Formats: sequence, structure tokens, C-alpha cells
Amino acid sequence: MTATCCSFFQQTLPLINSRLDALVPTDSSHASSDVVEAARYALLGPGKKLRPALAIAIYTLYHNDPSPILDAACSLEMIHTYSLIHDDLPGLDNDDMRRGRPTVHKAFSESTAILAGDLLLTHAFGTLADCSLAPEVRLKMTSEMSRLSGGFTGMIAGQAIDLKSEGKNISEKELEQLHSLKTGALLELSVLFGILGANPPSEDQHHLMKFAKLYGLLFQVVDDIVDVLHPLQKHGKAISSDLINNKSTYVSLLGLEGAQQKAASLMKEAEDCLNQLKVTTSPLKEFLSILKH
Ligand code: GRG
Repeated sequence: MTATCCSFFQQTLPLINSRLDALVPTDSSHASSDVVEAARYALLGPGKKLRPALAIAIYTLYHNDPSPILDAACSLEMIHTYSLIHDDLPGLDNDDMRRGRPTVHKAFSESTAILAGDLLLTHAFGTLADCSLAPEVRLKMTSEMSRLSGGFTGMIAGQAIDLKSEGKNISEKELEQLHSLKTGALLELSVLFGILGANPPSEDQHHLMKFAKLYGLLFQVVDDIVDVLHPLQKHGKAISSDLINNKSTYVSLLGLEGAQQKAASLMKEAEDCLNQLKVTTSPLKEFLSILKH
């Protein structure tokens, strides 16, 4: 998956990257400077920045200037990056490479990687609390961030189910529940941030939330397909990491062709959903283009 093809991304990525750089500045005078460097290594690395871009894309369907939503959008990337740093650790997936570079615990140390993840997680909430949106909007976003990235009904709950499911045969319904939490919840949160910031008409809110759910699922189905078809591009390894880790995936459950058919049908549903919005949807269509592998 690459996000450099499209005009919305071309315009928005520099904005996100420069704000992230400012929000997590290098400061060699702090005792924690190595942890800050490790956090910056992960945060400013070559990730697609899909989640902040999604929040900004939705906000700018209804408002011209993205600045009011920018810090809240960046807080989403902090949560996402923390989850990747921790997920790569020896106690979880034990991955050596991410985004074509050594993972944070390989480039620094395991203890530094744990703290860099912790730094980004806590700083995400601080960044959100300090942003310039109206207090009631920030409060609602904070509550939703805790809910959808957390361990009861969010990303961590999805990760916990994933760990329990390793080596087991699970049904398609169970796989969908796992991914709707592990991967989908943060994408849903990103759409929700755009909605909470922009306050679109309620009919549009309904279509956008439906789009969020479809997009989260489609993202995972495509990720499973890419894991099999292009493992080298994804992990820097010539073999599927899901296969190595004995994980149930859409490809293992439905076969490659079945997974590709599911991706095509989710893509169609997501496009139909966007076509019902009252505003131009070209930025959001770029998010779908990224998933056309
Ligand atoms: C809190 C330890 C912990 C884990 C939470 C989200 C998660 C669970 C772990 C992250 C690892 C993982 C394989 C998540 C599945 C979703 C996924 C494919 C994430 C990668 O997202 P991209 O493609 O990444 O947006 P980039 O590199 O572009 O930022």
C-alpha cells in the first residue's frame, strides 16, 4: 500500500509531518532524550499517516482550513505509532523490521522502545487536551480515544483476542470481530474525529460512520492479501508473516480468490456509501485507491 499517488495526500502529508515534528521536538537537555529520539524515529518514519489524513480529509469536506483539526489528527498518529512499537516488541510479535527499517527495539533497545511507546501514548492525550478545538469537542474526542484505543471495546481488546486466537481455527465472524477492534477501531476513531470537528449534517454522519466500518474491514482484508502476495514489500521477508505466526487471516479462511472477492465487494459498498454524501468525496476516494492493490 502506498499513499504517495494522490493529490490530497501530496498536499496533506507535509502538513502532518511538520506538525508531528513540532509536537514531539528533539530536546537533548532532557534526561529522556534517547526515548524522545526513539519516539521520533518511529513517528516521523516513512508511515502512510493514514489516520491523521483520514480525520483531516473528513474535516475539510466541510471546512476549507484544516488547521483547527491538525493537532487532534496528529494525536491519532501518536496512538497508532505507539501500538506499532509495542506490537513489534519481543514479548508480542518480535519483529525486526518495520517500514523497511529496523524496528524501534532493534534500532535502540527494548527498554527504550517500551518507553517511547509509553511517551507517545501519554502525549497523544496531552496533545488532544491542549488543541484549539472547542472544549466540549476535545472532551468528547478524549473519551472516544480512550474507548476506541483501549482494552474494553477498542484496539487493545482486539490485540488481546488476537493473542488468544493464535494457533486456533476461528470463524469468519470471530475474525471480523477481532479486526474490527484491533485495526478498525482506530480507523473509526479517525473518521469520528473528522465528524466531531466538522459537525456535518446528521445524514452524512451516518454514511461516514458506515464508510469507517467498511474501510476498517477492507483495510484488513487487503493487508492479509498483501501479506501473501507481497511479503517482501510488507515485512522485508520473503515469506508471509501471518503464516510464520500461525494466524487466521481472510486468506487462510476464504482462500486467496475468496479474499480478493471479499475485498472487491467491500470496495464497492464503500464507494456506494461515499456516493451518498452531500459533498465532494474525491479526498476520501483516494483512501480507497490506496487499497486497490
Ligand atoms: C497496543 C501492543 C498494542 C497493539 C494493538 C494495532 C495493533 C494492536 C498492533 C499493530 C500491528 C498491526 C499488525 C496492526 C494491524 C493493522 C495494521 C496493518 C497496521 C499498519 O497500519 P498502516 O499500514 O501502517 O497504516 P503505516 O506503517 O503506514 O503507519
